[in-house]
Amino acid sequence: MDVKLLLELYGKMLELREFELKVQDLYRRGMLPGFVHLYVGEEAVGTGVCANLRPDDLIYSTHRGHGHALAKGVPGRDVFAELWGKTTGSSAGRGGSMHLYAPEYGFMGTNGIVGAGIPLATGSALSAQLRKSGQVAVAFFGDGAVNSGSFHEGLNFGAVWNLPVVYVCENNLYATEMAFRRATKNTSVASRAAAYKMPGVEIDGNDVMAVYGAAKEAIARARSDGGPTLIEAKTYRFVGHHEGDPGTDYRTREEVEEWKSRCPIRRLGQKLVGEAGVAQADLDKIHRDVQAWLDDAVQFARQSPEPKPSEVLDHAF
Ligand SMILES: Cc1ncc(C[n+]2csc(CCOP(=O)(O)OP(=O)(O)O)c2C)c(N)n1
Ligand SMILES: [Mg+2]
Repeated sequence: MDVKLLLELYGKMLELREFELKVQDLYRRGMLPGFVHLYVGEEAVGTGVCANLRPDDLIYSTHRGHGHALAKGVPGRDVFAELWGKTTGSSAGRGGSMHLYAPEYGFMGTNGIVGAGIPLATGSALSAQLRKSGQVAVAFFGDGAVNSGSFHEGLNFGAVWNLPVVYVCENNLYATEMAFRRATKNTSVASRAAAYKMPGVEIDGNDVMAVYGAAKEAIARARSDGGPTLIEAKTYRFVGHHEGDPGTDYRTREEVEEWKSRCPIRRLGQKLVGEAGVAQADLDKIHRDVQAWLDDAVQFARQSPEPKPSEVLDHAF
């Protein structure tokens, strides 16, 4: 066990979790504008994948993308200010939750169109291959994307051109209120990789080490001309589809509770203390540091200026 790495992953997952809980709190109090889909419960996926990426590697996110942005290294201040519609946000407050871009960190955007990141990442990978830049592109997408044409076209293209791309399906078993088992007869996303002749791996998406290991292998393969991989990370959102959906009309309370008991952060914390001999005080310190980081981001966003009405056409094409 690489304890230093595990502690880093623990801290990053905690950042993602606390960030989203703060967004939830402010949103429910009517302080944040727009519309948000929270990543609570799925932190291990974005964290484990992005920990293997270079700063210049490119990731394409989804409507549930705050965690991907933070995991890729976009500062908490920039993301929080963007959600708040402030000029200091990563897209100058014009993008909000679902059009949040920070290409300088290799974060190629959240995206409100289900499945749309798949061909975009594939195109980025083609560009990287042509430029011989050594970059890898990653597409994150949900189970809701895998029955769309963009999934088939993207994966087929990525495979036939042997592109440096990794396809990461965050299978949280539901697309809005539609259970995945009702949307398809083949509920194994990883098995679909065979149709494109690429490796497909199914992993426990609530085990950050499993995610880290699978992503490490796939990214190394992509970077050394070995072509794409499809990773299916089995996970679950502890919250509703979006803020406003209680998430319990189409999922039983027992199912939600069962998945909550597999919380990726708590699991890693128990492993660190129980097996790796890390002192609880060290974990407590990480919690305090994350809280300070979050307080700073929220304070920064709160105090940042709103765009002026006279600037409404800036950044519009
Ligand atoms: C092309 C398209 N169809 C439908 C929608 C409406 N929509 C928004 S999110 C969503 C469900 C997405 O589910 P999934 O891909 O599993 O991601 P999750 O929300 O579970 O993270 C749908 C159907 C959309 N945004 N884009
Ligand atoms: Mg889903």
